[in-house]
Amino acid sequence: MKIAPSALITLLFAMASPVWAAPRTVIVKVPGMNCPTCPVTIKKALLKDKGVENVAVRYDSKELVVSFDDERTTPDAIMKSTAAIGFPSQIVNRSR
Ligand SMILES: [Cu+2]
Repeated sequence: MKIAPSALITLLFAMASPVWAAPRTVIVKVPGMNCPTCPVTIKKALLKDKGVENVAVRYDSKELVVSFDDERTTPDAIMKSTAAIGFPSQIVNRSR
């Protein structure tokens, strides 16, 4: 069986991850952010959610970089939270 070095590293990370589980980061695409106050509204709402630690706005690409404690929330919960205030979103990148 051949395993590419990068796959092996990913595997080692996956095995080791419970040791340092939190925090994690996801990039959330929010197509509905169409004026500069949208991200402010979303950021405020997300920061009230349990487990959300930081929200950085990339307005030009309509993305949020959300840091969260993966023992207290999940990327899916973050998506649902933005949708709940009128901004459906997608997770762009689930890795850290
Ligand atoms: Cu707006």
